[in-house]
Amino acid sequence: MLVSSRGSAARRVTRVIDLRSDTITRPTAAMRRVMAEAPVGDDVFGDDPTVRLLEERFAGLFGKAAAVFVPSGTMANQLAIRAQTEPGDEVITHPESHVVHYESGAPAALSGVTLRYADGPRGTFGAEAVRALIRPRDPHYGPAALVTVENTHNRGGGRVWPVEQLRAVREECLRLGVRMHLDGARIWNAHVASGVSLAEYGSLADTVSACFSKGLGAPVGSALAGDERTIARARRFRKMFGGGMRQAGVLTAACLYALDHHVARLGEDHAKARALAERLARVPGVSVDPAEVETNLVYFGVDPRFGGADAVCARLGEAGVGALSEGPHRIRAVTHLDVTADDVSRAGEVIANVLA
Ligand code: TLP
Repeated sequence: MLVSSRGSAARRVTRVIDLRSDTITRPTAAMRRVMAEAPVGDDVFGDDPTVRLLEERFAGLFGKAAAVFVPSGTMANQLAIRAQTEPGDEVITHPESHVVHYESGAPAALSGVTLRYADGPRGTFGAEAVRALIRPRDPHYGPAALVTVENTHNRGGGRVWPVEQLRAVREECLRLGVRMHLDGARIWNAHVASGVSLAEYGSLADTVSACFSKGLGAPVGSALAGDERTIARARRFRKMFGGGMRQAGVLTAACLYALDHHVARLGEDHAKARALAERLARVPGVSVDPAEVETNLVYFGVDPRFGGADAVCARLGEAGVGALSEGPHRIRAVTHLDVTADDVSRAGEVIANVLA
């Protein structure tokens, strides 16, 4: 069954090219084997050796002292916020960020914080945008405690933050005494596309989260890295939020496998995405700039004469291509491990035909 947009089912087609998200990837046979064979224990008691291995490796990759394994990218972001703020604090983030759009209002519900927006092109912002939001120490104001950045930026079209811009924001945060969290759900894609090391990205934030369940193809799991004290706090809130898991080594085994085998290949997904954007740029009524497709996310606009993104996604679903409606006239297609270059080129033709 293909779901053409969140929650609405389309009719069955023989072969679906599912480009709704890289989260749809299924564990490979080799990944399932390592999962089956993983040594495990009760991780809430700290007994699971495969979880510990993943946490140590993840922390090391980003040059951090500690890390905690969590069920989802959403929980990683929310633990980062909860562990580095107090109720009444302000969190500065981009208005198009995942924490604003897709985390169910969690910053208010779980941490009691207010979000303030630093705006800028395609999910990025500059140090001056942060500076402008900082208010004097005065009892009238909730203090700004945390800045979050998202790299790659999802609604920014898979945008990779220019590293010097990230560094400028980091320096501003250090100067202001404000903590910084990097939502690196797709940091692996940013790393492969930019050549900037994971350690360098790690040095540009106090906490870093990343997902194994997207382009890396693991079935479940994300992690959050930072200093010992922050991660100890995050671990406590993970338990409070119901995210303590028992024999989670079966999951982290898949994540370890993904780190070994599925990072370097992300460049293939980026090439497929660029090729799709180039094909779509030739379809009348579609707006997309292939030069802006840096990683595996392709956002494209559809002319209002096609009846809106929901309607177009429903028609694409019926024709065998899964894509997500991301706004009245905006659609997202994502390349990943489970679609070949041929699949993606076929999807481009299907989209062209549906919109003909
Ligand atoms: N994003 C999902 C949807 O929620 C939109 C997707 O298909 O792209 N940060 C970023 C930048 C993300 O894109 C996502 C997932 C998350 C965090 C949350 O990860 P999960 O889904 O594991 O909670």
